[in-house]
Amino acid sequence: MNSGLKRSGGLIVGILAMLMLWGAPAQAVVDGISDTSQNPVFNLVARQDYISSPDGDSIVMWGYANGGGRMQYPGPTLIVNQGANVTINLTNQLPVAHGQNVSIVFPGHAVTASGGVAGALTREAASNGGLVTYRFTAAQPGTYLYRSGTRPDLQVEMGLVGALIVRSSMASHADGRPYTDQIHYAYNHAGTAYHHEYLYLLTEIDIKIHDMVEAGQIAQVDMTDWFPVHWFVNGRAFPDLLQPPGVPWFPTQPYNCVPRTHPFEKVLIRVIGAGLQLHPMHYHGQDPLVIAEDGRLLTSGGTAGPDLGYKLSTIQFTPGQTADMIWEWTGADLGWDPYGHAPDSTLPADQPIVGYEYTPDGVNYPDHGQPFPVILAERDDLAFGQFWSGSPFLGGMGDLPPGHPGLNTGGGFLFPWHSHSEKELTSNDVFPGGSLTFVVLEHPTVPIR
Ligand SMILES: [Cu+2]
Repeated sequence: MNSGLKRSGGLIVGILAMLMLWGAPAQAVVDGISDTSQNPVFNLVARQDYISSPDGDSIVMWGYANGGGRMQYPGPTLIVNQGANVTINLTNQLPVAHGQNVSIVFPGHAVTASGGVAGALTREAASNGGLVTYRFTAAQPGTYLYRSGTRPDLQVEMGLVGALIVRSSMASHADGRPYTDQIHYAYNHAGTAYHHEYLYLLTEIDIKIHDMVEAGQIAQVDMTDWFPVHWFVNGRAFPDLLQPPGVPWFPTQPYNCVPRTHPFEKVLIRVIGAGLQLHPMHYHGQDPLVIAEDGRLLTSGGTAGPDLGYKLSTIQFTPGQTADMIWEWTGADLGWDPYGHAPDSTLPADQPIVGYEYTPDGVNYPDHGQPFPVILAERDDLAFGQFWSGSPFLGGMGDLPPGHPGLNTGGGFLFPWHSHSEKELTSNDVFPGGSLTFVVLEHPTVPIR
């Protein structure tokens, strides 16, 4: 599944709007510009525009646009195959009055820059509409950051960041188990297998710097004074990042972050520390296994695979760092069977889900047939929440009040994934906000695409 969403303006927005009428499509792929050719060419344009924050503010930003499209935050996720010869043309259409050259650096890649003007880290597109070209070979699979190499303290703060994903050359294939999605490989080793992948690009901003830029006071910006008050995942803060990707009411923030998976499937989380600050991210449900950092497998070498990988419950990556993590939920050791029961049943497994009586290793699931340990409240005693299906069981839809469509349409479990720095759960001092989202564990029969 190499097909990210290609955005080319109003048509795609219209199609996405139509999709929304059928319900939010569950995303198992990373949105972005996917070019699987041997010689992909991306045309990025630096522009100024606005994003919205959940506290109701409108914030001036600089960002990379896809060709003639609007600036977006973060920039377009560029998705290529391992071995591709990548060309990126960058045009500078930031307001000339700012007097800002602009550039892109690609940490982890040997880049040849041509055109433009000389800069401190790379060649730059001059402030008066200049053009510069970068070329590199995407030799190693993995997750990478790209960002401005021109006055990066200010320009990264202003939004000139994005993700580069290099697909491994190890072929995807069907999993073989019922209800289970395709298996892909993050790196060229079986130990990097995953079913679903999500981007987790972390940034933060200090609103007063953006206000000063808007007022034409760049000369007075003092980064030693920097004090972030907004925290973003893929350019949106909670709850905006729960909305589907590409919705027209976030025209400059096209990406969301709602990971979805089934039990026993592996989720690849592509984390990027794209801002200026550390973020202690916490992933409920299971500790993620870090298999790679900065696009390099954590391996002792040879055919060992990610044998130097590690698990932590709260993980922070330094600014500029990337990581690939595998997260998986099995329900083991709950003491009750989340799969094998009909909704509202307190009896032993009366409707086992075919194929899920056993783990993928063929071992009998330890809690199979164990009844749900609590007798549910009478319906009249329940306050039906929009996210509750009316059943504690994975996938059981139960009954919702008449006329209520329900928002948790698959009846899945939700686990929060969030920053463990409580301050980062706000948006400019409004709670809840910031870097908080939920992973949705869907019932095995609920499709995820
Ligand atoms: Cu928590």
